[in-house]
Amino acid sequence: MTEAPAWTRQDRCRLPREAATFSGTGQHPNPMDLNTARLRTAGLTDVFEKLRADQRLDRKDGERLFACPDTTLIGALAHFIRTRRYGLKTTYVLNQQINYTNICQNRCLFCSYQRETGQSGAFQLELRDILEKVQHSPASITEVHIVGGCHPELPLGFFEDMLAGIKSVRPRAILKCFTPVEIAHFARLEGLSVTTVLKRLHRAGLDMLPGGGAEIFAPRVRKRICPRKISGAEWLDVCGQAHRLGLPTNCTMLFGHLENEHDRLEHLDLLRRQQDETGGFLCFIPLPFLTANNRLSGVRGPSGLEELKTVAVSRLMLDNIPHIKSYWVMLGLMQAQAALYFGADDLDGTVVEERIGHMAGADSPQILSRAELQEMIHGCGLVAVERDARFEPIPPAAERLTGHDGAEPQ
Ligand code: V47
Repeated sequence: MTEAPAWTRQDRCRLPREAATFSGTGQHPNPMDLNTARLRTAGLTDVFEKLRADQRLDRKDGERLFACPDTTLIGALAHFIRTRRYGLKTTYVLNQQINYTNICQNRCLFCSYQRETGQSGAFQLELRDILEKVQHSPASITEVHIVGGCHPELPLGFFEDMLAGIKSVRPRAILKCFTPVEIAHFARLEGLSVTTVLKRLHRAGLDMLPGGGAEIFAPRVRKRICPRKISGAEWLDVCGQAHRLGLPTNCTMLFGHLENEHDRLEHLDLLRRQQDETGGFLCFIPLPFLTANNRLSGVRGPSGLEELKTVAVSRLMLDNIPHIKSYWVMLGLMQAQAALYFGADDLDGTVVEERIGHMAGADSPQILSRAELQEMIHGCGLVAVERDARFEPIPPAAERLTGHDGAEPQ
């Protein structure tokens, strides 16, 4: 007997399959109706009019969205924008994450992954371990996503060799490596400018930066949850420099800890301003705080509705960032599907091996196959499209022409 797909198995996902499946005509379901009476009751008619006219929402509008108790209405507004841009198209990527070390000088209080040098559980992969992981991954992978802690000793040459080595094994894969926090750390450690570091890594094979490490920009909160990390302004500055060099980046927001809705809106506003200036953000990933095994004691993390509302408000405020990712690792599989109806248009990817969220208590699987990602998307009435790390579609026929072997992560 064949095994049920991972996301329908009880131990990996609590979603009863039928709950996410719309039966019937195959027509696009509209579970969240945007009717005038409902908008009027919520006092959001003018917001809808602005969205219809493609006008930018301001911070006050954002506050009203967060304050609105009708969460599915906020979802419907975000879904309106998402479907206007992308229809039912929902992207996924065949990717592989690699974490090269958990040794990190920053010691952020929310982080369950960090260890000190010599502490039990601390690890640092050698170059050959990393190359072995890439060599053993399916040839169909189009994105390699690498991040690690701010290690006190690893030199820039280690990362240059890493990139060059991976490019020689997987010349067609896009290398999305090192958060702006790591880039700033390399620069400080080497006594080089951020631009020099980015140029050297770019020359070695770096294609783009992932969006981690942004956390929440509000200095009042940052001081409490990650006092040793670079400031929000520095994080944005590294992104701006990368964009100016032609290296796109993603961006994130960690929410549901000590921040409030004003802090979230300020964060979104700063990302939006940076994007107006340098234009290189491809995708925004809202990351709900996972509470296990870290030093932010007594913090509960966001509720399910708060997660969905934050995804939706992000879609509505970030009018200039093309994509919103529903990151199944942190959200869980059921909620990641729901977020696709709250403004998100991307599900991330196969992932293969993830440590940061899982050490913080994520109960999602480590890996999904292409078939499972497609089934998650189709299962909630949307259309699955494979993309690369830069959100360029990968047509199935092109895979055959370019000789991908079609092997799936198992
Ligand atoms: O930088 C750390 C966050 C990030 C916790 O760019 C936590 O495409 C929740 O940035 N609970 C790593 N979150 C993940 C990340 C990412 C993931 C997928 C795609 C992309 C992309 C980026 O996770 C960290 C940090 O902000 N994080 N601890 C925690 N306890």
